[in-house]
Amino acid sequence: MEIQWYPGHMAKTKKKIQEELKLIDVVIELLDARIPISSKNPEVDSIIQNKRKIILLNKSDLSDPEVNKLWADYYIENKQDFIFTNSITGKGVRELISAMESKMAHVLERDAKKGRMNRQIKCMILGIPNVGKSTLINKMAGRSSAKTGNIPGVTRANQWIRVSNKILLLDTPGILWPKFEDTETGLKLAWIGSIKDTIYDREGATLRLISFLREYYPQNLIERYNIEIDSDDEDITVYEKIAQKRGFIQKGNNIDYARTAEMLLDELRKTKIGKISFERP
Ligand SMILES: Nc1nc2c(ncn2[C@@H]2O[C@H](COP(=O)(O)OP(=O)(O)O)[C@@H](O)[C@H]2O)c(=O)[nH]1
Ligand SMILES: [Mg+2]
Repeated sequence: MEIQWYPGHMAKTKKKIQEELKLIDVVIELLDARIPISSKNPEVDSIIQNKRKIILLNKSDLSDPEVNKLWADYYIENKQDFIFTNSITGKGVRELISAMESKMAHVLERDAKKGRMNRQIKCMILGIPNVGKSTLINKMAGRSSAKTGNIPGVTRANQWIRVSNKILLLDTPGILWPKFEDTETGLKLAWIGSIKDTIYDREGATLRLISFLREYYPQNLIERYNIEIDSDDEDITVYEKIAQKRGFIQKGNNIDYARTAEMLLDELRKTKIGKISFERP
């Protein structure tokens, strides 16, 4: 979240990840289940080339179960391995481990036939800031908590975490940049709290959020804030109705837009408005 991306930094990051990828059998691409498009780094597939990949749709405790189903269908259709996860509780981690083991089974078998019996599966996590990489690594490390130290023959700087008998995880994730040139993407990252509040117009973002919720989740808005919405209401009118219901009125009977925005974004991120997904396949 604190990272400042500039071209030199991006090139350096990319090079470092490409170097690490030489050791890696399976890439774990972490996305935010609420925004699988906007939370994807634009270059990740070109960086990893044809490396085996499993997509994790993390924070799936916050996303809309109905939309999750659409994404599941989408990834199945595209023959892309995917798992819905919650890094905090560890939901999906066991599935991830068995998915990696089955994806690599034929390689381990082939190597065993050549006499290489102790072949380990090496994986690393890639993702933009705030998708839950560190939380997931801690969760996976917690399973056995044994750091393996250095493995002979591989870069000394890398530490590996043993997550199963067969799997080693690189202890530092690859942190990639978001698609920041796209304002829609920026808006969605702001809504979910992945962009610092100070670098975007919070009230403007809230107005756009209301517009989105009116279109896709009108009932959630109506029930949470106990308001009526007319189809010809402007978005700003809905904003004001919510403010009035909460009593966010300043001296002189002026609407406190800033306070209303803060409340709405906070409630959205805590799923008080419901489990909401912002992108569909
Ligand atoms: N609700 C929920 N929050 C999560 C999940 N995974 C991570 N978080 C939270 O998201 C924030 C960012 O997580 P972090 O692991 O630091 O992300 P990183 O920047 O990718 O390493 C933290 O506040 C985590 O507690 C999840 O699956 N569900
Ligand atoms: Mg982190």
